[in-house]
Amino acid sequence: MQKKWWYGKIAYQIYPRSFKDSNGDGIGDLKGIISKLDYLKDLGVDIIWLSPVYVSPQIDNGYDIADYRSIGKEFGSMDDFKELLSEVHAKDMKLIMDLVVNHCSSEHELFRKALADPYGPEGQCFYFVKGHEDGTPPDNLRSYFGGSVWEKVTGFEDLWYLHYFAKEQPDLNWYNPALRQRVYDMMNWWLDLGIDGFRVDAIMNIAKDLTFPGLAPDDEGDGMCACGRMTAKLADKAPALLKDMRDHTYGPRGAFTVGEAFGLNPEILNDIYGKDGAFSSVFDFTVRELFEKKPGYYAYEKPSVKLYRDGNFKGQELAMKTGMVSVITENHDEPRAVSFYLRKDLQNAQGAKVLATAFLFLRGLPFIYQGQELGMTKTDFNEPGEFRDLLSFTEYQKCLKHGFSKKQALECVSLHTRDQSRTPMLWDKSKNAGFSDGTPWIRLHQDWKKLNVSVQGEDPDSVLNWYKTLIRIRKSPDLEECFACGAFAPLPCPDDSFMAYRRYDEKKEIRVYANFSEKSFTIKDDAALIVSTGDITRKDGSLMIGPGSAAVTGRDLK
Ligand code: TEU
Ligand code: CA
Repeated sequence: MQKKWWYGKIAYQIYPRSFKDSNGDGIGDLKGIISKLDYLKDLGVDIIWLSPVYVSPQIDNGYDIADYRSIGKEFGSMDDFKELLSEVHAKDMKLIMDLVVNHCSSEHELFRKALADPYGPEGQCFYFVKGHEDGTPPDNLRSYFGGSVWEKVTGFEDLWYLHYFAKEQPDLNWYNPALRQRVYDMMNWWLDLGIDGFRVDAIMNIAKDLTFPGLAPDDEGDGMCACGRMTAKLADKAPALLKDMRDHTYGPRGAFTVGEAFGLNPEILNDIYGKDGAFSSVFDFTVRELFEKKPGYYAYEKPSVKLYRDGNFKGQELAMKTGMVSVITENHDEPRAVSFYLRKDLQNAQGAKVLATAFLFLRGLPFIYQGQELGMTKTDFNEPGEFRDLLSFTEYQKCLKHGFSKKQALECVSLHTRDQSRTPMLWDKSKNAGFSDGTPWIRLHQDWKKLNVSVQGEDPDSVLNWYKTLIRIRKSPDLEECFACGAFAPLPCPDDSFMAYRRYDEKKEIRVYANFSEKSFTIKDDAALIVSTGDITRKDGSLMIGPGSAAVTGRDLK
């Protein structure tokens, strides 16, 4: 295997809006991030992914970009950005930016011009399509955020434009070479500034069937079908477009890319992130995709350790045949994992430590999401008015439509909402957990006095210090090679709430055990104990792993 620079590294996602506010307007910003770089360095972070900080009306918290080459006022200025980039590099870390090019904002100049003249050259950069004679839109796809993917164009009879996300996020037409060139120029502009690569947003959605045939309705009962199914169906049309992008931008420059690529199938994995793949890596979303098979939060599967384990194992085994995935447990679209997957008794620091152990030694590049390293649990949303994400509101209505009471709807949305991960980062015991002197744009976690960085920093047994320990182990000189490049294989699991796997190369074998159940298990393993948490005892070549405990063992192979 050819070792790339990023193998063996640790990545960290910053959601700028919620990380650190430097000027008291309640919104996190670039200066705030700069002030916390030492924290990230000390944690062991090598690569930072910045969620969007561009000019945007913030309909979808910056995933609706109105100007790709400027920093949004709420986040700071281009000078702040340059300072951030040079500080990151000075600390020997890398910075990757969020590339959101399946769609832009409806306030982008290009779309405004397109709206005024849909048949002109700007109009060709989007999808303007005539509807059916009976007044219905071109097809029956449902957008990710609810309702039709089509929006009527005012002033033009029968004409609709396509948006897979909100109506304020019109999809860009990747079949137009002029549009592609615009995107490539923009990407090269950022690469010229010195950034180290991109996280590529929602990218599989760029594949379209230009006849817009629609799909048979799914189970939601509105006659529509989730547009994600069309994306999955058209997946094999994406690689050609993606490789064209690569060849004109990051490819020749050797920059790192990680695709947010939902809807992959085994046949195209190699083209997406194999040896000649379009991206360096993709996020492993095997677990998430299980949920999104259903048409709404109200119908989602009940989360469990089994789901987390089986999904990750499946993803790891597929990746073994292809390349290197980026593993995640949380991100800005995911709930807080400790409360989501674990039983009630483990929705605490101990549960977070066991989960961290199960997660951080998987094969691939681990992305830690801000606050995950604190073992942040679910924030209590006490009323629908405390939600901020546009999707939370749609899903709340869907719950009611499907017969949930208001209380049940609130509970269901609270469990799955993307707002869970977006509440402010918890820094210290001061006002608003040190996130902001003003009023935070979204409510604070109820346990902020206990979970914050400063309190945990002083406690040697804290989740934060556990993350540091595990990261140090992952990078320790004698284990680094095996963790970075070694193979993955599942180990037999004696219980649905038990997760065990091994990592190995010619020289080493490492075994990871995480017991999320209420029972103890005795495993035959006489290798040296590398690290453990909870109730672990050794006896006669065996390892007893108590409830809510984890252990990692290692041996040299001759
Ligand atoms: O998400 C893409 C995506 O398809 C899902 O994560 C989606 O938001 C969710 O499953 C809804 O069910 C990316 C970003 O991560 C997300 O924050 C943005 O809202 C979205 O793209 C649009 O840019
Ligand atoms: Ca601010």
